[in-house]
Amino acid sequence: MLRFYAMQSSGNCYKVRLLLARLGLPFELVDVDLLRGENRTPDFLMKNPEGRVPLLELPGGRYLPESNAILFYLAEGTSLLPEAPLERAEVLRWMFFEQHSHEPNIGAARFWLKLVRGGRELRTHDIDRWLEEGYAALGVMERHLARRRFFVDGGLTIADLALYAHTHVAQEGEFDLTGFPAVQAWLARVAAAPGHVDMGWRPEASSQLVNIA
Ligand SMILES: N[C@@H](CCC(=O)N[C@@H](CS)C(=O)NCC(=O)O)C(=O)O
Repeated sequence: MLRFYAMQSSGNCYKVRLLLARLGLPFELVDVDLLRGENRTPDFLMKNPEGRVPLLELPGGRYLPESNAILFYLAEGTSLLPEAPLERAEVLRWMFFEQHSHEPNIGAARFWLKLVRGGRELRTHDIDRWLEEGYAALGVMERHLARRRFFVDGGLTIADLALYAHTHVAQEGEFDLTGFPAVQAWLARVAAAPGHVDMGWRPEASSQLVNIA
């Protein structure tokens, strides 16, 4: 069975749970508490030298980190990852955008302003930049989605799941989506697709990292 190391409140981890649920793939969830440093133990660093979640353990013992690499691997052969080279490249285009322009601003603002106690004081000098660059990323999404139902023509793909994860909780990073009606309509379309689960969803099989030898 797949084993998935994650933190429940992380948008990067939610992307992967969302895909696993949507595909109906059974997996064991292992909670890693970043705030207690469980991702920096020698044992965890053996699994992922970056010391980060999400991390997927495959049957046979290989490990795959990086949320979008995990999405790309798991979605192969499904309608969520088109076969045509140009459409595959467009999926990657939006997943690179997500990692370069979107998550480092919208995800970071939510992490420090909502999830870390005292985070606002610790990162005072970053907040204006996160807001400016995060709103710029939302503007790119708004212009693209004004004429489309999903990021890549043809239907829902993993590019939508990657971008949905942090966008649907952007208000927790103090972003106001009122001026982005196409983004809001797209969020509703993604959430209405069959197999959608919310961020709180967990599989039946789950454990805490410290219980794993
Ligand atoms: N680009 C990576 C980012 C992973 C990442 O930043 N994970 C955070 C949680 S969302 C983490 O593990 N942070 C702990 C640390 O960096 O020490 C991905 O998309 O998976």
